Amino acid sequence: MKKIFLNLGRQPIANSFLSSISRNSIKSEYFYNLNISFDTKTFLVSIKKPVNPKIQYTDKYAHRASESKTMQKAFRSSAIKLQKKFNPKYIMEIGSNDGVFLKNFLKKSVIAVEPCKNLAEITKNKFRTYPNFWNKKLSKKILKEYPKIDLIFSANTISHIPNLKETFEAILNVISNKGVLVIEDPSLSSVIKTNSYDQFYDEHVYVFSALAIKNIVKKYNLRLFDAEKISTHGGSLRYFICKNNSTYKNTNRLNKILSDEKKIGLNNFKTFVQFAKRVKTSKRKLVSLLKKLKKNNKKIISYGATYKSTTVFNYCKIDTKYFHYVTDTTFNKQGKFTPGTHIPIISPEIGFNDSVDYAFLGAWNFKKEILNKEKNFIDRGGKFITHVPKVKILRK
Ligand code: JHZ
Repeated sequence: MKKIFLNLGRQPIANSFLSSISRNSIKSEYFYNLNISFDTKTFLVSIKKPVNPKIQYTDKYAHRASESKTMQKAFRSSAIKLQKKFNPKYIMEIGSNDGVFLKNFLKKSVIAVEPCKNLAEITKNKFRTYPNFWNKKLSKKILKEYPKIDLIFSANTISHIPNLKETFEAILNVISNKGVLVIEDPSLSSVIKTNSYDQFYDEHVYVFSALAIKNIVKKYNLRLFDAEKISTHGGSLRYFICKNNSTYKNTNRLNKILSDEKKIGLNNFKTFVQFAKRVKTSKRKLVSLLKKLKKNNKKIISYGATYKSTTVFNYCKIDTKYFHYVTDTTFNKQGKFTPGTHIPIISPEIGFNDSVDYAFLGAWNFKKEILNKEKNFIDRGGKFITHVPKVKILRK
């Protein structure tokens, strides 16, 4: 049974940055209700009513995975590790974005699947790219051109696909007998521990736990045999999944992760009810801090036009009343406006200057990288604000 524990209100598509704030474009903004539920049987946490993927993954998709040095390094090191561990002949990535992971492999053994045409365009000359949604139809098409695949990788994508049955059945079609499916996604335990409710937005249909993944893949003749904690996106899990009858043995570190998840109650609805209370407190504290700073005539901006910020801004009703603008390094977000709250987005070269007193860390998951990069801002007395794990002004 699915039980709702969190209501994050009316939300726009996190990635629908507006080109203008004319009356017409504001009128045509799409909103949906962001309610999060817990399935008492499988322990799966999901958006109660997901948005249609065709509205989300368009030829204007804004996120570029290689925008951060941290992610470039993380994907490179994953690629090297996986190559060494499984020595795969063919590798396929579901949701290959701008190719930041696949570029680390030999061109001829690589298959990319990316439904956003603008992203597929970037990689199509580098390796075989299918500009399609992942489903059984595509899996059959791929099988006509390639043998079965030894390593299927998917980072920050499986959690985005509403139809898990179709997803895993399609994977089962193409995976070789000794093949491994490696999935990376933000982990539910990190979200609960760090109160990062902004990991919930339209694209994150699911925030997985190992407990839930174990139960879900079992339904499709697959088996979770290993899992590993990784630091990306504020705390993620990397899951290793094989065919049910494959020879891979379940690892001790998987058992440890599963038992830790039980200890913090990821199999218990009560945990999520308590989390929802902490989310309300976080909202109250953030708004009150911003109000206080504004009263003292401070200039506040937001750093990183993340999808996560869309949830925070719309849930907390934060707009140009508080933030002058948002800075972001991604070229195709610059000159646009944040979804729902219509705050202008500009490049950090223009906006991150001496006039800024406070910067809200929209990209809090890159805190280390950003604090390192912005030493001058901090040295001259500029301050960062975060809401993860608690609302606070960061001290040096
Ligand atoms: P970032 C995206 O979420 C969307 P977002 C997606 N749904 C997903 O699952 C996760 O990623 C993985 C900018 N930036 O990656 C670049 C700076 O301006 O945390 C990005 O626009 N300066 C696929 O959007 C944004 O911040 C910097 O120094 O919540 C970061 O977005 C750095 C480091 C980043 O995820």
